[in-house]
Amino acid sequence: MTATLPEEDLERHFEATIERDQRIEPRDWVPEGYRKTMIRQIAQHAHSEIIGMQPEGNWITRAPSLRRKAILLAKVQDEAGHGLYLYSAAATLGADRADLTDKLINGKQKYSSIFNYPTLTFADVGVIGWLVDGAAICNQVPLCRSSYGPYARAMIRICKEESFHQRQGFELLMTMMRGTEKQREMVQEAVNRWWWPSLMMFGPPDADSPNTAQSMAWKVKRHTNDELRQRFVDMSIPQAEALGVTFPDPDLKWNAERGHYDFGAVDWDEFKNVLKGNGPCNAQRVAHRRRAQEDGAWVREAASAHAAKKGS
Ligand code: FAQ
Repeated sequence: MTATLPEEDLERHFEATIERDQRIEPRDWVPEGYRKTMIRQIAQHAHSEIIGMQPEGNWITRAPSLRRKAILLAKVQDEAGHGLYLYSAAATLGADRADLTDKLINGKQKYSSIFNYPTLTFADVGVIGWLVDGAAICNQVPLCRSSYGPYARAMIRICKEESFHQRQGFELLMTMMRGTEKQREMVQEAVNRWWWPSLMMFGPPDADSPNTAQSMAWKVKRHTNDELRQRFVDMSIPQAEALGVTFPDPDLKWNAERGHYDFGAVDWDEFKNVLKGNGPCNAQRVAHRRRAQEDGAWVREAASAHAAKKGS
């Protein structure tokens, strides 16, 4: 679409594309608000994948067997790959990856609250796979139909890989549940710590979500935060029963009238506090990312020098 048309025609074309459920592509004119929203969401998502390598990465050297180590290494590498596709998707909107990384390590852009909690035992690796990747899939499958083409397409591959991650987590937990009493206790204790933070991954309640209405209108988001949170609760309960664990919520019960499980109140003060940087591991996660960025400076310089030489 040529940028020489009057802005109102470009705007009309953009709205009509969304209306017809077609994809917006990098060549298309978009309103500034749409560009900013997409960069914000894609960058936060990319940062989450990259920071999200740390909690599980913590267990690579201490995995209990060669098989578990190989699986965990592959999973953590997948997360790095997801971050890279997403930074590339953000680049199609004019965002510069180095600038996005600067914003992350200087606290100007967010990443998912979930990665600010510690991984205390190996059962946490299983619970992250089961619940955290499970929540990620629930949130991201609808994003495969997001209106921005490069983001929606990246999401297809990411979801396939997340699905493998979820299964490996569930299989790990199943194995531990068939083990000793101590192992079963480790799993239950890890579930108790990760359940509520997993529900927070879906974002604030709809009434307090400033971005949802516009993102739904632009078909960036296909469901609201509360709809997806409910879907996740509903799908997790039979899985917990199959595993033989419980969730730390006395208010969880089937509501036949609604056709959904009711659940207790999420501690939104804790969520806000984590977003402000005061979660148990925020400082450690960002410091680690900053150190990795500084330690990798020579690689980026060498790669640029090599590219310049080849180009000349
Ligand atoms: N943490 O108005 P809304 C993964 C922010 S999965 C931190 O509702 P929106 C896989 C929000 O950005 C995790 N901040 O916002 C993996 C906004 O702040 P802003 C990543 C949060 O965008 C597994 C403000 O609160 N997944 O990495 C959170 O409409 C295992 C108001 O919120 C994605 O990013 C939160 N939980 O909806 C990796 C999915 N929730 O920007 C390794 C794509 C909200 O105005 C290991 N993103 N905020 O300053 C989305 O679907 C949406 O962006 C939401 C938030 C649903 C997260």
